[in-house]
Amino acid sequence: MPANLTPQYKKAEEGYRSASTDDEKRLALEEMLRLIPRHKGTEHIQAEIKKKLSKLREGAEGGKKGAAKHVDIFHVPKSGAGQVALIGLPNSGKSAILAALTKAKVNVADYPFATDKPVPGMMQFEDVQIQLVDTPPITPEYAAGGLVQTFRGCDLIGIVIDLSADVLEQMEVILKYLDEHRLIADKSAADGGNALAHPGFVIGTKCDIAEPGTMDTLRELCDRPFEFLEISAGAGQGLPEFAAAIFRMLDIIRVYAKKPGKEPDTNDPFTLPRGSTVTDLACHIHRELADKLKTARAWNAPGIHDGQNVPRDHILTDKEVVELHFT
Ligand SMILES: Nc1nc2c(ncn2[C@@H]2O[C@H](COP(=O)(O)OP(=O)(O)OP(=O)(O)O)[C@@H](O)[C@H]2O)c(=O)[nH]1
Ligand SMILES: [Mg+2]
Repeated sequence: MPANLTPQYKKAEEGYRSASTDDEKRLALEEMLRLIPRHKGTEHIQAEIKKKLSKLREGAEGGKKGAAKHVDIFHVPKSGAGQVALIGLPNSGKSAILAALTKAKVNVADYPFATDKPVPGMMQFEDVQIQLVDTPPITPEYAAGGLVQTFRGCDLIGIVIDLSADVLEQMEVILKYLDEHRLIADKSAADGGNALAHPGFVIGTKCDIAEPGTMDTLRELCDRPFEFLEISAGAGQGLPEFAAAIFRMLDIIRVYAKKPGKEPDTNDPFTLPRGSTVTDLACHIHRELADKLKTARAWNAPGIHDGQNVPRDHILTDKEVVELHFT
């Protein structure tokens, strides 16, 4: 039976091949296991990934049976439609962003290094939940070693710049760190960039107390193709636009499943990478469904009329309603 591996899975596999440390290998294997289409044709690959993972985990625990379970505080399990990790200097306003947009218990304080470990929180955007991760700060002299794992494991890196402080200096320190650890994806690189790197964007915060025009200066002087979002977590400025922009940058779509003769469930969409097909949706819902998928009908999609039959390789779009029919 064909494995029908998705481009997202293949990218994670590439990441595994280019991983140079055990931690990187473990992260890539976990990502592969998360992304692999779950059906009969991939069972042997799934078993192989699990075998490699347990070997690596045993190694991390010193190979001792019954040894205390190793808990890596810098490994943040993914939840929701996507994971966005924030990076910034001390006091730049990272924790305040989570405090404003999530229910996470974070420490917002006017002294540096108030955050000592990554803290996840869920941000609501319309009907989806996006995971934001607060992190300890980096400085030119110091960054917690484990932080690299946090950034390797996320989907998107948010560079937090305090617009009321020296913006160019902050940008230089952060880009140096990200470049040194090859954390930012560079799609223009000849080899397509590091497969374990992720796209980045800039969050200019504290705009309520910044010199007007600071964000424009930063945008003009930065030679990277980042998107720039201006907010004030403290004063609540730009926050709805912030959530919408992150949803767009995650490059995902929402799909509402519908049972024949019933209304679609519009409260709880499935979220899939852009470019996903009807087969990918079936795999996502349940590993065996893809094998049994016979036909599908779709609503609310460009180029088709509502209720039209669509093939298994029909590419889904955001907010599409899909009815799956099985043998
Ligand atoms: N005026 C204003 N103050 C802010 C804003 N965001 C954060 N602050 C203040 O800036 C200080 C630092 O904020 P934090 O969110 O704790 O900064 P942090 O980046 O998490 O700091 P570390 O944990 O040390 O890395 C606090 O006194 C916040 O109240 C903002 O948008 N506007
Ligand atoms: Mg903090």
